[in-house]
Amino acid sequence: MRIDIISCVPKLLDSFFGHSILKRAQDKQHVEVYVHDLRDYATTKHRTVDDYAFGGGAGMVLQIEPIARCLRTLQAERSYDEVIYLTPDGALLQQRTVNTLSLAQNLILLCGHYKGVDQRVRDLFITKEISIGDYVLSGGELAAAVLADAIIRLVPGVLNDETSALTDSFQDDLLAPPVYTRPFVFEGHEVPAVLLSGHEANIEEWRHEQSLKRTAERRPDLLK
Ligand code: 6GU
Repeated sequence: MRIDIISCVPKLLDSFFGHSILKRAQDKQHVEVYVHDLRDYATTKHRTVDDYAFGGGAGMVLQIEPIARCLRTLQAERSYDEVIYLTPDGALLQQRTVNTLSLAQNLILLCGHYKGVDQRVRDLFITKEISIGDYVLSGGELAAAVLADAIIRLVPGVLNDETSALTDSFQDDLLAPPVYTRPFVFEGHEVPAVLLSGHEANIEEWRHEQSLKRTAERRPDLLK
């Protein structure tokens, strides 16, 4: 999989993709992530990429020309499954969308900033608009990092234990059960005995019960 991220603050993203699981995924060539500086596609002397909103009002708007130039440069080289715009008025990100996107070959993520992008960018180039929650961030970069992380960890071979994504919270509309590790007793608090029983079926049953209990308590909306 290849992910191209377009941003006017690329430095925000560089360190994120250079570490941990995301670094390993790239080193092992499961994914390639490229961060593009929108300013490299500006046409003006001062490399401006934004301007005042027509009609007035506070806040700058990202202009269509640098974005169009960047997108067309990328799209001339390969075809993309989706061109995703990260925006607080997009569809709320859900695990099922992440699952689908993890099957893509090539994705473009466009990060908004200020008051967002010229509407014509959305009309002409964007195939999917995604929000990561009902709160406002100062830019789409953190949202793009969240989306890319959620996608990349599902690409086959990226996780150490390939089954571990299957037991994630949300993967079957249930929250994940509690987990424990050593020591067996901490200040009098013991690990549930069933987990040490070695009885696979009982352990699975306990975990399922705990998932249901946790979901009912914390996210009854998921049980419907
Ligand atoms: Cl995708 N962008 C911004 N700026 N804020 C957000 C968001 C995206 N998702 C939630 N809040």
